[in-house]
Amino acid sequence: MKIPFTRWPEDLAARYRALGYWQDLPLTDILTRHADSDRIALIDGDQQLNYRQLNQAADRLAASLLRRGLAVGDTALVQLGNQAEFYIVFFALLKIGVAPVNALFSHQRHELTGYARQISPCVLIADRQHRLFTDDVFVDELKQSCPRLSVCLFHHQEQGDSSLSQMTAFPADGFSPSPSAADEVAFFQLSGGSTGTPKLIPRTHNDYYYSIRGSVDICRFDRDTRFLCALPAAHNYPLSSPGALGVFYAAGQVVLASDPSATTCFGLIEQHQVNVTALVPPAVSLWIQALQDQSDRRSLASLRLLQVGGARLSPTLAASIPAVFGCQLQQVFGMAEGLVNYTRLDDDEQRIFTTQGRPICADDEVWVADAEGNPLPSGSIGRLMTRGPYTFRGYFQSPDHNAQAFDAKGFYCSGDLVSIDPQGYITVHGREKDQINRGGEKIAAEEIENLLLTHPAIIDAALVAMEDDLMGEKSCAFIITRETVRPVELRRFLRAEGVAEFKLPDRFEALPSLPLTAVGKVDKKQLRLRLRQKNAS
Ligand code: J2J
Repeated sequence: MKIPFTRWPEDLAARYRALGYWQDLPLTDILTRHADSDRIALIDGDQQLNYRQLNQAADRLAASLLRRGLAVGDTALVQLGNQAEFYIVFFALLKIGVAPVNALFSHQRHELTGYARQISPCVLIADRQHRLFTDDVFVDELKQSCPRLSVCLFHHQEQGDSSLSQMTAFPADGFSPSPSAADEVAFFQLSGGSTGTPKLIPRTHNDYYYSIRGSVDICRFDRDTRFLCALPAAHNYPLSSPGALGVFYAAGQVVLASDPSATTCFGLIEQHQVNVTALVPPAVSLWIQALQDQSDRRSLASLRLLQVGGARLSPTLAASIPAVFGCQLQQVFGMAEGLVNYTRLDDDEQRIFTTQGRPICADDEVWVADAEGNPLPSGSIGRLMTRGPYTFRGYFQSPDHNAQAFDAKGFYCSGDLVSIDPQGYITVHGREKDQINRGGEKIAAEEIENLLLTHPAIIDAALVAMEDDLMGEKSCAFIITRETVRPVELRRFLRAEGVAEFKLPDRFEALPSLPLTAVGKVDKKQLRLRLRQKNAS
């Protein structure tokens, strides 16, 4: 069985193959190419796994899942935190051609239900320490709504046939991998989204593997790379830019942190002599604060490269990084849909401080469009349009949305407003999509507005970004209500609806009516302006 998805046209696919971007290898090659190595691959607390052990653990789990009846083309809903099991499960599923959606650990019932509805998973792998899985209420709900769901496995459950650790303990005798074909869907990435339902991004082995190899090359990851993964492991950035998969490809070492706080990370960096990590801008600010409060700065002495991306990094904060951290800065501007841009390690400082880098690949086609989709002259600010060997061609089962997100030639409109300089370096100036970027965590405005509208006191709602010194942006919900309703009550309501905590509006503002544009849409520009004026006064 093949998972349906929008394929690249044949001429481009042939070109990407001919140029060696697509090598027709499964993503599991990242691991199996080091299957005989005793080098340490992964450090998670007291647990250390070398490449052989990591590969064997994935084989054992894969073999168990095969015995439980899973087959190529099946799908999985996975929710695991920053723990070794995340990668074991990822590779195990890929080895038997089962395509996972890796939900973030911060996701709750609303998000998981949304993903399950779209992929109808055959297997669920989750953590008993997550609020949703301390009992079986939600699992039973999922089983009701997902007729294909036949296997449920849990991390942090020691006993029984639904214990993940027991499934990973059986020997993998006679197991032979059967990944999906390299030009088929390997797994689904999560879109930051701008619409009511969270969208899924089919990623093939060929396209994703290329983006990882290209990234490793640009960032010069090698056997000596010791990478701290402090952002959510499932996120595209710490997974593939070059992220943990890039480290594995290069035979380096991944050190897992449970969160990106200085308290958690500084000790790990010192203990394991970490030399590279990937952060979002707010984490950088918090690390700088922590360094100022600390007389001893030696804990970060091993750090050589600090990647910063996921949200706008101010040039001032950027310029302070080399001196404060005693290491190089690299800006990363990427998206789970594909295109990833990096400043290069040998770029001059001005470029590194003020641009978000240039694409991985010479065959990434990137240009800037006006509101009608026509190309703008070089240097102008407009919509980012792109296609290439690792940029997807359509959201999963979303024909209507795809008709808007792509132009007739298959260029994806990311919703970012950018300019491109003559050397191809991109600067992000803003955004056109209806999304809030809360320190790297993306919130689709419509998703929260729709939920607010189901509250009996609310007549209308508009979620907009408000500037925030630390987070870059936070969210403010403008609401029109039938009666007075307190913010705590609305937050409680959204929580009860099962929304991830980071999506709860940071602020509520009641208005008599929402301002409208000439065409009758809610004028969010005016709402954002109102917040700026209010903050300034
Ligand atoms: C401004 N905005 C940025 C940046 C992403 C590497 C790095 C990041 C992501 C990611 C990723 C930005 N400056 N440096 O997948 O592989 C905003 C843009 C973009 C959106 C994508 C990777 N870096 N952004 O953040 O899918 O608006 O991926 O379109 O979560 O984040 O979000 P996401």
